[in-house]
Amino acid sequence: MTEPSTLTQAPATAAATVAAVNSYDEFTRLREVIIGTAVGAALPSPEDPSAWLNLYPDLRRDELAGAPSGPVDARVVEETEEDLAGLCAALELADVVVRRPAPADHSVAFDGPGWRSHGMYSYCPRDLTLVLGDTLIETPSPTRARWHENRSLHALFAEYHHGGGRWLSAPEPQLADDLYGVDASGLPFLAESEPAFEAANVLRVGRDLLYQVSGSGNEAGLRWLRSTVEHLGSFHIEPLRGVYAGTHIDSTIALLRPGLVLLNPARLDASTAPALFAGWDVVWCPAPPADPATGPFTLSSPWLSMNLLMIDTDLAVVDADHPSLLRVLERRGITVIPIRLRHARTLGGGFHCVSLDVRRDGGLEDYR
Ligand code: ABU
Repeated sequence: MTEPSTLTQAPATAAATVAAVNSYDEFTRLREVIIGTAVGAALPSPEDPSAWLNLYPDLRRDELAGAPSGPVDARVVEETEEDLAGLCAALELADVVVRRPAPADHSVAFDGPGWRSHGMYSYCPRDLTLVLGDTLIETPSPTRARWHENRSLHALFAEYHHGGGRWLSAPEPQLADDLYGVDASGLPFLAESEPAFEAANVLRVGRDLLYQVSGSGNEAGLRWLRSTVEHLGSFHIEPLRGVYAGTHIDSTIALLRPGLVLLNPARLDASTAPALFAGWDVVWCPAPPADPATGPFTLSSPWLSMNLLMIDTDLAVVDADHPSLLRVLERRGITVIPIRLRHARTLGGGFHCVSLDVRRDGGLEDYR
């Protein structure tokens, strides 16, 4: 299905003329992708310790006063849908099949074990599902509001499964209060009482996987992932510790093509870059632009502008508001498709976050 501006589900019978699920990396030719939606988005209360940890990890408790909760402002949703429609159209023009989540109202409340929340959004399909080769792995988010989020993708996942893809889910997390701590400086941290991590803590480089330990992914989650991927192929997981305590890995590292990586100079240097990149060429990301439209309660750091989506090893969707990055990439022989995502920081998702690549051409390669 290739309608960019509507939310539809393809019939379950539309599967299986090609491998339904095949994605081992972040840069080989993209064939099929799920693009999120801001429709139905809502923000959890900052009183919720999991929302504090994963939405505002840089703020202390007394700095949370005035943080928004409930349905996201209609203008933000509307403008984001316009921008996502432009992204879908650009991907389709590049011959990528685009799919969308089913509609969902995330402001509806639900009960977990000993806590109550409402949902968040279907904006970032990258966050909660790790595609590893032919397998979809639903990951145990530490954010209570995201407990049911993937339901809006299940019709698609059922179709991919029907077409031959494998479909796994991590143990359902309990998300009890003891999973959330506050450190000596007054900032929240993720404890180790159960496996909790988001798929966006992981980058895929063929056989190698990078796992960032942070507020959205703990050591127990790393252990669970290790114990699971050994059944799926000969994968090797390299942990990143002490690099970025906030959330996801994809505002720190962007894979451009085999042997070429974009790194965040505020979080990494030549001595702390993952060993995997020892023989690679590094592009240090230019400083991100100041964003006059964002206030204190954005869901992401300014480095979200390096959160790009590779369509092929020489073609990328990149933040149009980061011209110095566009130029750097072009000098490396990458054709850029500049697109604006006006509320990316407000909603906590750039082009990598709002996309989940289901099919790429690459296989289980060794890119070391
Ligand atoms: N979802 C990506 C957010 C990462 C960051 O805040 O830098």
